[in-house]
Amino acid sequence: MEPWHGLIKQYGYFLPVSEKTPVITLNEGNTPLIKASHISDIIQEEVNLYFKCEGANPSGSFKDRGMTLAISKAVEAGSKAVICASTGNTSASASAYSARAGISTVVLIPEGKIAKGKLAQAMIHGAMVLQIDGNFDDALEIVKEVVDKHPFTLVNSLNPFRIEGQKTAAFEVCDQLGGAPVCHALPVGNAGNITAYWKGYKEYQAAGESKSLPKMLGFQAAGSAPIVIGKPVKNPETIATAIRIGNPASWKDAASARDESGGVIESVTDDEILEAYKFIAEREGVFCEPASASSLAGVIKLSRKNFFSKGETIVCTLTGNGLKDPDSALKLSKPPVKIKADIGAVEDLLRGCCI
Ligand code: AN7
Repeated sequence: MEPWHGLIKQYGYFLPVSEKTPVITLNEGNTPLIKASHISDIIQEEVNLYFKCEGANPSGSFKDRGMTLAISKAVEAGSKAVICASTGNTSASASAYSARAGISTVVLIPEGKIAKGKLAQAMIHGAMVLQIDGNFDDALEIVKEVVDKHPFTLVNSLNPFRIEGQKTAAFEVCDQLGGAPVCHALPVGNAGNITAYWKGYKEYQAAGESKSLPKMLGFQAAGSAPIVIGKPVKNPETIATAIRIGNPASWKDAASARDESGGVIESVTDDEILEAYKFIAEREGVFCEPASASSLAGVIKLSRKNFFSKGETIVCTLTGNGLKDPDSALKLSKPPVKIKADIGAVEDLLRGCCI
């Protein structure tokens, strides 16, 4: 078998590329689809639930799928610099792919509201990092103005190549399951990913690669749930900083994905997100970031309303790697026990625990 060579080579037939497109890749995609093993602890119906583990991408999130295409097309068009607003993962991914391409990156992030690992990524890849005293929505407004006036390529998901690249996650799910699931759940922030998955599922079905279409289930954090409440949120708040977004760019497309697929977009509280985050780590052995866990949090919430039927296949996208946000993990876990470097002291503690 040939080694995996990234999304553009794998799914080029479905993507707006030609032989002239310089492929900038870090061999993203081909991420694991892992069957949940202890889901009956928390969901009554017997469902087949899978995690699509996007934290296994090169920069640790699903953003790499869109970024390989956005950066390749930027280079094809002769761009020398890209810019984005970000809650963290877009900036990490853009910085990695433009480092590889040898072009410059500027990222605007909300000060104090991005996970440490993501900030470290943008910095070590050599991006110019601008922390604004505003939120993601403010940052996005500014970068939109910048690209109107200056020769930067915008690599937020308003760039259509981002959505095109990200739709390949739906292709992979169909390839891995042998068809589309009944339901596909994912977190919603700027709403690009739910838009991309839905586009991917429709295109794969039209090409005869899968028979059915899933219901798209999107989940916003309760303090940042503009699509759920039907109007922009001025000061969005949530512990899941990745989805702390009050006025999503792909709002209309996300609503279409919901309505065309017969799905829902609902909200989950920070407590529900954290409960799912801990469950995924403690019981399933997968370390995702808090925002990612809102997909499972939403599925748990819907299951309590008997939304699912026995035997249904549900895929939850875990959008980003838990290592990006060590602070959240440390805050929610038991602290290490401090102890003398002495076998007797260790044995005293182990007694009544596992020996
Ligand atoms: C882990 O990085 O918007 O609904 O600027 O990082 O497509 O926005 C991140 C979003 C879910 C939401 N999970 O996806 C950014 C940014 C994680 C994320 C989302 C994000 P969209």
